[in-house]
Amino acid sequence: MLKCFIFINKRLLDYSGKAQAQTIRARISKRFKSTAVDMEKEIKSCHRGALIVFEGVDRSGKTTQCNLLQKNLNADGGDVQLLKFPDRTTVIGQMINDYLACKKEVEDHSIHLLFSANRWESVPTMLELLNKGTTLIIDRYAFSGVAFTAAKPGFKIDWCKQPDIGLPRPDAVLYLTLSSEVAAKRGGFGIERYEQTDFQKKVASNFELLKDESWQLIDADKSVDDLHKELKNICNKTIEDVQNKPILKLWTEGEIECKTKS
Ligand code: Z5A
Ligand code: MG
Repeated sequence: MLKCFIFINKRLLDYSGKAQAQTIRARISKRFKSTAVDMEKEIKSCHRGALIVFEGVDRSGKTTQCNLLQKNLNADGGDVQLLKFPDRTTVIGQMINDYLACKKEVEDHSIHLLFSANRWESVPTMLELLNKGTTLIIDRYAFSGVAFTAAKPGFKIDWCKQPDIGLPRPDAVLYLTLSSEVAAKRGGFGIERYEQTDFQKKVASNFELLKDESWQLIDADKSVDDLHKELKNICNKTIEDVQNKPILKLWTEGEIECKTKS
């Protein structure tokens, strides 16, 4: 582009009318300026969105914070969408919902695979959004899948991880911690399956085994607003840090192939 500009500029020197040459120069620099703006826009649209997952103990405020982040990051001009697992809106999600609501019994291995299938069915949409620059805030992910099933008798962490291997790997896992005493003050358990103290203790100890370098432990024993401010800063930093990085695969080596836009 620069060479082209110099070439045209040289040719302009050959022009007899000075005023005419100036007009043409002005037109060219206007054209080049708009090209630079277009290029800047194109570079921005090539940035991918971040994949930020919220996990944490029961009643730690995951859903409250995910909703606030989606609202306020978008209000600041961001491009953010919220996903929640289980996604109870799909056919698989409705089966999971009936299981959690204790309306149906499903064999333990089968329900584990259904939770995983419920994530896999979202993957094409997730990748499309990430590649077009949308950041995804996710309320529970594969870590809940493993931590909950592995809390059942006879299940090993390693077996539980298998069906989720290769999912898009989160850029950050924000794990909200809360003591059981403070959690209890936020209201008792509901009527869903798994909402019992002993089971939740086993779940919490399983989460501990899943931590890796992408995890950040966040003390959730603070006001909704203070926690939101802290999380918003982390999300903004993550969005900035990963925009030019490839999307990796969970619990395995390798990148997810980035399909270029047509
Ligand atoms: N599950 C599974 O087995 N396998 C899988 O693969 C997956 C999930 C993905 C349903 O999940 C169940 O599915 C879950 C795991 C299992 N079982 N359990 N237990 P869910 O995500 O639908 O669960 P939930 O009903 O949303 O509960 P939760 O996630 O534990 O709650 P939370 O989202 O962390 O908290 P919250 O709803 O935002 O807030 C709880 C209360 O505290 C509420 O009254 C708030 O107003 C209050 N709150 C929130 N923040 C604060 C602060 N900062 N101060 C004071 N009070 C607060
Ligand atoms: Mg929740």
